[in-house]
This record gives sequence, C-alpha cells and structure tokens, in this order.
Amino acid sequence: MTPDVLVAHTLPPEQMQDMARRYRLHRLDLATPSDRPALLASAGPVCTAMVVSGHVTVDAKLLDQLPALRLAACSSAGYDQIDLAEMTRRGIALTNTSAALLDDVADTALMLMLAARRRLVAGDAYVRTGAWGRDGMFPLTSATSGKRAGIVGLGHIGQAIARRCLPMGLEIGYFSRSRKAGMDYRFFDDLAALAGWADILFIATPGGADTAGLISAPVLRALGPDGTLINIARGTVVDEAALIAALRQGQLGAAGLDVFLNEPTPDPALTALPNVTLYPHHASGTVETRARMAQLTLDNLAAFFAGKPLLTPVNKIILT
Ligand code: 8YV
Repeated sequence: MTPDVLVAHTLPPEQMQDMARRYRLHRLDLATPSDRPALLASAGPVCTAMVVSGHVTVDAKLLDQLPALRLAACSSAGYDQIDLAEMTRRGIALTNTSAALLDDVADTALMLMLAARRRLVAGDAYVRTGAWGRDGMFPLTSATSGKRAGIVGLGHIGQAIARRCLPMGLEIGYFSRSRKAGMDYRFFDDLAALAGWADILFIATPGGADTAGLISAPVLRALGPDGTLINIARGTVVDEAALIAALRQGQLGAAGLDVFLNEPTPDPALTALPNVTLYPHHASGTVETRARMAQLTLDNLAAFFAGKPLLTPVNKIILT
C-alpha cells in the first residue's frame, strides 16, 4: 500500500518528484487558506508522516487535525515554530537536518568573523571606489589568530565552528547547559563570564523561547569594545535593541550577522551601522547543502516507513 504523506513544506523539484513516486502526497503547501480545512480533514486520518520546515507552525491546533501522525520530518536544522514538547507528549517523532548543513553554517560563521574583523566589505568598497588611490592605505583592522573564541551552544554546529577555529590559532571556550563529555575546550557555566573572556563570541544555540534574548546588554558589554559577535543561529537569541545600542556607542566592536529579528527586512537602525557585516540568512544556502538537507529529510521518511531507526531524531520516541 502506498503510504500517505502530508507535505507542509515544498522540497526542491528532485526530492518532490522522488516523494511523489513513493508516496501519496497531500499538498498542504499548495493549499489556499480556504482549501486547508477540507485537505486536513481528508489527510489527517491517513497521514502518518509529514514534511515540514522550521518556518511552518506545528502547534496543538494543527496536531489535533492529524490524529494518525507519528513523524514530522523537518527539512531545516531549526524548528522554532514547531511545538516539540506537544509532539513528544503525543508520541510524534521529529527529525531535523543540522547534520547536513553544519559545514556550510560553520564556514559562514568563520567567513563573518574574518569579514567583520578585517572589514572585508569596507575594504572591497575602498578598492572599487578608488578611495585607496585617493586617500592612501586602509585603516588597520583586528587580528584573529591568537585570540579567544567563545561558543554559545556546543551542538553539531558549535563543534564544527570549534574545529575550524583551532587550526586558525584561536583558543576555545564554550557555554552550554552542562559540560560536554569528551570536549577539551574550556567550559563556562556563566555566559557573561564567557563573553568577558572571549574576543569573538559565536552564537550557535537553537532559537525559540528558551534562548530568546540570551545575548543581553550585560553579555554584549562583557564582550566589549574590541569584541566581535557572530550570529548564525536565530535573531531572537540576541537582544537586538541592546546590540544596536552597543554597536552604536562603541561598547561592542563589531558584529557579523546571518540572522535578524525581522527577516527579510531587518531593522534599518542595525543595517545602517558601519561595524556590522550582514548576510541574508543564507548560511546553508549552497547547492550542495540544500540538496543534502532535502535528501536527509527523504531518508528519514524512508527509514520511518521501512520501520528502521530514524537517521537524525530530535526527540526520543519509540516508533513501534
Ligand atoms: C534556512 C536554517 O533558513 O536550517 C535552518 O534552521 O535556518 C537555514 O538552513 C532554511 O532551512 C532554508 O529553508
């Protein structure tokens, strides 16, 4: 029998075609608001799996309409809009794709670190506009080698950042809920203490309510006027008003940001500052990684329907 799958998020064409060959698809992603109730009424009793992304809201109200659901295969690493506690309570498994994107996201973190500290964007403009010829040498910038990198959240992505920082001559410390077994990096149980120790602070925590505003005004002050903040996690993790104030007043040296509170139109007070380097939430945005993320989503679906262990589970659910 062909399994039924609810598609709440569109995957790239190749993976959509693959899914259409294997499963009967119920296209919530294509439904208009007026089509949704009828589609959910017919899909709910038969769909044991769904494809989502972190941008799709999966709450108790939606889950009430999906009584057969046992798996949500999320095509992104983040799952901020998904009520994980509610899913776990109902015995529904969630998978994500952080394992597929960690290299590109960690590369982006390092790219932003170097670009922010060496002022790559301003340097590029200096050459293009002829300012170099007119005004002479570009002002001196800040080194990275020999400095201290603090990593907030030492999960898959945090560890990939640490692995890259080591050969660049950076000393590594981290903050997380508890000390990570098998990690030799310096552990801080206090975030402001890590920020005070670090020259560069990388944010690599999940988003959502638990981490909202974690990077607060005191943390930014502790990082200090020579410090660099790099965020490849979620905009919500940073108190953005405090970040703008700290950058503007020189209490924080620079920031490299891939994520913002208001995407895709971040606060102009932030984007106008000269000491921020901006990237449009595109850390995983390579052809290779986007294909790997979509494929991993499909592989989790296939494992589920084959009765095999899920490849990248987020919660611990026994699917019998
Ligand atoms: C992209 C991300 O925003 O995986 C995540 O959590 O933030 C990014 O990879 C997204 O998945 C693109 O659709």
